[in-house]
Amino acid sequence: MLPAYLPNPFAAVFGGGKPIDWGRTYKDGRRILGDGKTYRGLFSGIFCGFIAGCIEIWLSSRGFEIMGIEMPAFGPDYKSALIVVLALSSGALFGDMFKSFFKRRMGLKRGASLPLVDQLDFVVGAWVFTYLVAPEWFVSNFTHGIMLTIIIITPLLHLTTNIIGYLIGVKKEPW
Ligand code: CTP
Ligand code: K
Ligand code: MG
Repeated sequence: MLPAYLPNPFAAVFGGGKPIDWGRTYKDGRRILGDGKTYRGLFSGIFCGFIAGCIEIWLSSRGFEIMGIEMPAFGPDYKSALIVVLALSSGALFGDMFKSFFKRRMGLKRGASLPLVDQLDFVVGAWVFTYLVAPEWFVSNFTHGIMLTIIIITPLLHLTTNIIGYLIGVKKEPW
């Protein structure tokens, strides 16, 4: 989940500049996405999540090596793991963007809070994207247990990091 957790905070750190909707409004007269969704945030966030995933893949291959298990350096497993890492990191920010679109339609201004949705948008986005490229990751009961745990702990984790982000001046609101 690290590739899904990191894009949001890194988007907050590196974001800014041209908004993804180019400042345009929707038929309802409100912004399509708003100034909180920028190209710089999107690309830097996805990039950071992807790099974190690559490091995880590398660490796990080192782990196998230490245990004496042969793993081909660029075998099919690595390719599918890289695709999943990209799906997790891009899905996280596309989920966040999708949420902003609906917040604007509900008349909520940029930064206004939408409890639970703000905390879980990126998890759902990351899983939907991953499901599209690797549905086999979702079949085991073990995975379902992990997913349930993530849904429970993520809102708490998200709020904690956002309060820290707010205190150090990276985020405008503590949610
Ligand atoms: N950010 C960005 N680009 C993105 C996502 C986030 O630049 N694709 C940056 C913005 O500076 C944003 C901050 O990260 O203000 C925090 O992100 P988030 O809480 O998702 O945005 P909000 O400003 O709360 O906007 P919204 O109401 O649309 O969620
Ligand atoms: K967010
Ligand atoms: Mg916000």
